[in-house]
Amino acid sequence: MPGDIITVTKPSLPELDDLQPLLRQIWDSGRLTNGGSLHQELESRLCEYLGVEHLSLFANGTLALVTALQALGVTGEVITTPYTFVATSHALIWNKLKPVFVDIEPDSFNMDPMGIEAVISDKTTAILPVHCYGTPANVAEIQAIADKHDLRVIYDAAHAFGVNYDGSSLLDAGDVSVLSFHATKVFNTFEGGALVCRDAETKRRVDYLKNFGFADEVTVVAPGINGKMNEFQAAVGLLQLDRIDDVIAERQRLYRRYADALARVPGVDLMPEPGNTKWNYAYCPVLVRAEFPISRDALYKRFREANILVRRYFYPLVTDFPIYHEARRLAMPNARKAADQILCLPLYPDLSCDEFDRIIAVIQGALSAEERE
Ligand code: T4K
Repeated sequence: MPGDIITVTKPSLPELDDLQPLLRQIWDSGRLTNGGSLHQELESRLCEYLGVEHLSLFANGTLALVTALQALGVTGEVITTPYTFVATSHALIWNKLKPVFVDIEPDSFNMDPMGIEAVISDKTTAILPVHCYGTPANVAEIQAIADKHDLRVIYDAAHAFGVNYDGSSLLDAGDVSVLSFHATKVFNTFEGGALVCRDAETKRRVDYLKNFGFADEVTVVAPGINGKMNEFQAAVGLLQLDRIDDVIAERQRLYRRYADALARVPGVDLMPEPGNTKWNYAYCPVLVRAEFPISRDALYKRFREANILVRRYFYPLVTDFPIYHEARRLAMPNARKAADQILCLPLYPDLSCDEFDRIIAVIQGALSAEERE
């Protein structure tokens, strides 16, 4: 008998009673959106927590990505990674930009800087890497290439909430970084996101763009969009921020339990914690290598049969979706291998010991498979 369903993640939520006073405040003021007081408070508290100077809140991460490209005036071709959630490259399409795909590094699963120069053309204006699973992309090499060719760098940092690299916020890398606060993320506001930029002038432009382009009541400076975060999302965010360190500590504890348990399983490799990094344990990716008795997909199926809804983030590769078939690309053996071998195991603070044991038992059970499935 399979047990109750275990999902790949489960949102961390504040106490409902703690939300009540903030809801009362929203109700009493009648201020629901358009930069209300909770929105302003969350922006400044996030700047403080994340160690950044300029941050704009958004309704979700995708709108923040779309707006980042607009704000920087990116045109033509943008170099990006196929090993990501489709929102990364969709944001390019929404801006009528052409994605150009390069392979990833086999260990970090992030864009391989070695591939970038080979695809730079006279139309290239920007690079859009992802800090996949919250692991820092090779920011130094990417910046060196960007500087040499006068390209902008926009980081899709949807997974990288609270990650510090080399002693400072990873969000400091590049011209702009974009976060997601979706329900499935380490820090969530149900839906939500943020754009981090380098200077007050860019933030002002971003704030116009996320509000239809309005600079004041009668002045529209650009064809902006509605990307605003509302007061309910901001209220949730303020409460989440009070408990985020505990949430990340609990994720770390579980990740290390997985590391212990999987150290004894040949052929299933948990992604090592990145060096020189204060990580956020956003995902729990394991590589199911050829040495393991059954394939990644057979293991995925066994998990499903046991009511454990592990996920293949990121399979298929973005370049496998028909809308991206025409896109320019390099050969991408590392991305292909990752897409074929990765499973993300359940990781969230409420995961119980029994649930953890059920997950490990599926992997242990597959170890004794007679023939490779
Ligand atoms: N860039 C990158 C690199 C991203 O990963 C993402 C989003 C973005 C950009 C765009 O940011 P946003 O615009 O979303 O802010 C999920 C999320 O929908 C998506 O936000 C996320 N990446 C992506 C990696 O994962 P699905 O299709 O896996 O979601 P879903 O609904 O299947 O949820 C997975 C599991 O999570 C469920 O089995 C149960 C649990 N869950 C989910 C939701 C929505 C809950 O327990 N409660 C919930 O409310 O895409």
